[in-house]
Amino acid sequence: MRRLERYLTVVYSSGANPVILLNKIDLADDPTRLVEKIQSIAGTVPVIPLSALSKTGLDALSPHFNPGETVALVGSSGVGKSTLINSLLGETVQRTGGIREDDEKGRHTTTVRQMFLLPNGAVLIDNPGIREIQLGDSAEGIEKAFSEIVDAASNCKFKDCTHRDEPGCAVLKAVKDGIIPEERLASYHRLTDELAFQSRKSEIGLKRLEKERFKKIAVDIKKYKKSTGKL
Ligand SMILES: Nc1nc2c(ncn2[C@@H]2O[C@H](COP(=O)(O)OP(=O)(O)OP(=O)(O)O)[C@@H](O)[C@H]2O)c(=O)[nH]1
Ligand SMILES: [Mg+2]
Ligand SMILES: [Zn+2]
Repeated sequence: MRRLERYLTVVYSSGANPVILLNKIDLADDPTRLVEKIQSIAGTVPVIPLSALSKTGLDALSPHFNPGETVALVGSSGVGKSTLINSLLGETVQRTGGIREDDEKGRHTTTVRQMFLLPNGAVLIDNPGIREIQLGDSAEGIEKAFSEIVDAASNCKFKDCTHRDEPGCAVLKAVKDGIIPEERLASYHRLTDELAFQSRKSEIGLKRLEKERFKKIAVDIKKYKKSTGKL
């Protein structure tokens, strides 16, 4: 669930419309429960259960494959992105790989990004499996991925409320009333903290670069003075 929240944040901030595919439902005892669980953090994002391997549930994807539109598949290695491409195209255009026995992780079978044209004119992109979802510059993405928190926040007493311990915090009240799950607010805090940390880090990095540049200039001036002095 927490990883999906990161994906949604990044996909939203990219400007794309997220759709969540729950693949390998042939392996699930209770797919409906899983979909419900995912839907609880997905808001209005569609959640589509399917099996790329046994080709079940693929019809539900058709509203998302429109001529002239581009769809990119993203997810961890081994989730079945390439298998889905093969099933949609009806032929083996991409190599697929097994799952490691010991930790059930994928083997990073796809190593380059590749584009495919579906018969109806939609474009489909297969990507290598994502190892780690870096947030990058995703402040806007967080707002969209956690829209229920942003909505509630409009009723907080303070405009700059951080929803941690402020009086009159409408988000904390919604959590207390059971409207917003506690884990959702915890995720929101974790992701916003991470973004703040990253931007501070890059600021420090910039400052250090600048300092080094000035140091180099000072050294060059010294050298120049020395050389001209000798002349
Ligand atoms: N049981 C089951 N296995 C599946 C399904 N879809 C894919 N697999 C299997 O999962 C494994 C990984 O599939 P891939 O399509 O290579 O996964 P990928 O997401 O492209 O992985 P990378 O290219 O490494 O990022 C293969 O052994 C597939 O046969 C499915 O719907 N059900
Ligand atoms: Mg692949
Ligand atoms: Zn608040």
